[in-house]
Amino acid sequence: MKYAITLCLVAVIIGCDTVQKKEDHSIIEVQKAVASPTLDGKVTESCWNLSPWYPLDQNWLGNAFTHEDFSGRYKLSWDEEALYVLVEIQDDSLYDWHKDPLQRWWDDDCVEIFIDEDNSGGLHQFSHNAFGYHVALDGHVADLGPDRQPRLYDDHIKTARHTEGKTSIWEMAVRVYTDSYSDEDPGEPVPLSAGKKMGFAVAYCDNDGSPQRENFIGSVFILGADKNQAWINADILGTLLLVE
Ligand SMILES: [Ca+2]
Ligand SMILES: [Ca+2]
Ligand SMILES: [Ca+2]
Ligand SMILES: [Ca+2]
Repeated sequence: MKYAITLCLVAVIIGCDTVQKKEDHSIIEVQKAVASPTLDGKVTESCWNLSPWYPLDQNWLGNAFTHEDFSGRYKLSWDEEALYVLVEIQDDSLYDWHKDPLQRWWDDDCVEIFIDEDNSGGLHQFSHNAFGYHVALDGHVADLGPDRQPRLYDDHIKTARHTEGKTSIWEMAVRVYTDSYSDEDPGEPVPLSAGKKMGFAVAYCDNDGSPQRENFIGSVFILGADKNQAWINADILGTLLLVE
């Protein structure tokens, strides 16, 4: 009997990526925008004044880095149409070696946006239980689909990057899709509303000319030695609470 129960549990875990997120952590209350920001990489809109800067400073992968090598922070806002993410990155060298957006996209400089629409937590590497978008320097958005093949999700995130010297501002509108999203029949994003909770993290892949990315820096603290988990497990994502 015990064997049968164990088998059932394993079947449930394998058969369904969605398990309950153990607990909300790294909780951020996100204020609604009165007017949606203009995506131009310039921080001139009132919605950005309503958001504090949040640190992007957790080294998920790679050796310790210096402030000159990388520093990052971000702001958040939302309206019915989208979650707005403003990411400010200081990076000593912008590197885009793979011009094909579906070739080793994680080894070029890119911003990653992780979204778990229903804050369910659970595995999402080969499902849409959560999305792990890689936003490249050229604006292309890549993630693995349930068929384990990389795909472009350029419609999901509109981004504008403005770079001056070593500082880049990425201003993004993220359209949010549920875990029932189908690559064959995308449908419409969900309208956002106050009180909604979503799993969320932002990260940056920093490469300054190496064969592989040198660092992967994220926005949430991850317990344990293996911190490269956001692309697999939505449990580690923080929780956004939309307020107005
Ligand atoms: Ca702007
Ligand atoms: Ca760097
Ligand atoms: Ca989910
Ligand atoms: Ca770089």
